[in-house]
Amino acid sequence: VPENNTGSFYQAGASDPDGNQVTFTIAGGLDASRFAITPSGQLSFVAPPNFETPADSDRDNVYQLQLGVSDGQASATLTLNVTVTDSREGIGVRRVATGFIKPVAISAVSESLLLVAEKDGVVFAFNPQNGNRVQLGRIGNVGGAGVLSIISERDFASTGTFIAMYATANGYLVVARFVRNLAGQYEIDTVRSLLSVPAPDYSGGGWLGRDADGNLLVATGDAGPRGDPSGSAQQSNSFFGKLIRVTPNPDPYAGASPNFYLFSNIAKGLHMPNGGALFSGGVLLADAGQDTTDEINLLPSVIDPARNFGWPFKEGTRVVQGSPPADALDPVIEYARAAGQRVGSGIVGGAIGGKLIPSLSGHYVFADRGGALFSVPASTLQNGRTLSLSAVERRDADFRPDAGLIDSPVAITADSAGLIFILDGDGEIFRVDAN
Ligand SMILES: [Ca+2]
Ligand SMILES: [Ca+2]
Ligand SMILES: [Ca+2]
Ligand SMILES: [Ca+2]
Repeated sequence: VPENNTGSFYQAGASDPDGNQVTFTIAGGLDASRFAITPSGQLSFVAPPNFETPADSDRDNVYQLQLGVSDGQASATLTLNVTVTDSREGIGVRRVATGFIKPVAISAVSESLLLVAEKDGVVFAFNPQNGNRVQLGRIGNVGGAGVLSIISERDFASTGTFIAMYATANGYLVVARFVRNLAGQYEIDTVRSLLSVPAPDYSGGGWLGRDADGNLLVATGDAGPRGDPSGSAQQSNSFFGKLIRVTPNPDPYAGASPNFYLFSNIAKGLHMPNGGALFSGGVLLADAGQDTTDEINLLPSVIDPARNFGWPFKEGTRVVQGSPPADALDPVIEYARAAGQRVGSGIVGGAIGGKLIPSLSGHYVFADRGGALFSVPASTLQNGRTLSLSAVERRDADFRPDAGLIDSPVAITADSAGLIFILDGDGEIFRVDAN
């Protein structure tokens, strides 16, 4: 039976030598509770089976049951195994690009325009519909950690302005606007400067997003090195290990020098954030662990006072040093590190699918750098309950692309309609289409 089956899939039969009417029942079997049968023998699942989250007793998608039939006096039984098979569930992933050199960051301006940044700072405008790519410019002074994140400015269509987050060769963490000058070349916007802070030991990670009002969101890793010894992620006056909402300063010329932006910490206690998605007025934010655990955190609101996600005291639900602060929020999903494995090489968040594909609509899609792909209905994620991967759908087979391999995903994004793009570290871009 293909997964998601909703109707009757099997008609039981029996013959009675006297011609009496016979009635069918579920008589037993390890997975009896998963099935219903009509008196006339039409067998169905109580809830549509899901191949990626099997509900049979040993979770191998082979459901064991025993049918019974009776004429009121004599009875007989039949042992039946029902095997649930995988379906692509309406998903048809297409490779839309190859040949980027160590791409690390992607931003969907629209369904026909992506910004793609390579590690060394080269930024492209790429049209996934026709394959056209144009090199916009190059971010200068990028250090070994490379570009961390990129996003289009709200007026990109008219100005071409984008925002990039990167660590510089001389030890600064920078978030800066890149604007076109009169000669059409990109240069850093030194007037409307965003963020530039010394970070000689920056631990890595970073994400740029927008809240529902269009305000810039900036997620930063801790100041490093290992274990955040300076406690930066917990310090309210530090820019490190935070999710920061950036709003326009209503009075930019009030101070000694112009200041166009205001910064509010809306989350702290992050280690190495790597991808976020707006959800229900808040943010689902992936945070890579240091040694033991990768996690997805749920910030309920971008307006409320800062929430604390626990680093460097906790990785996932596990205490890794000291005494965690009482207000530390546990993640909504966690899984263990396993270096070099398909699952456990580092979390990559995430985007929420739109209406185009029913089986992904409202699902949060995330990945592991080792190549595993996952989805989970975002509505099932709630603080106070930490899911393991056994509660999440592993979608590698459903996402098998028409060409190439999704083997080293580094970033996932979606356009405003929930059309999902996956950036692969070996230079490919994949689009998650309806089949
Ligand atoms: Ca499924
Ligand atoms: Ca089984
Ligand atoms: Ca499937
Ligand atoms: Ca690949």
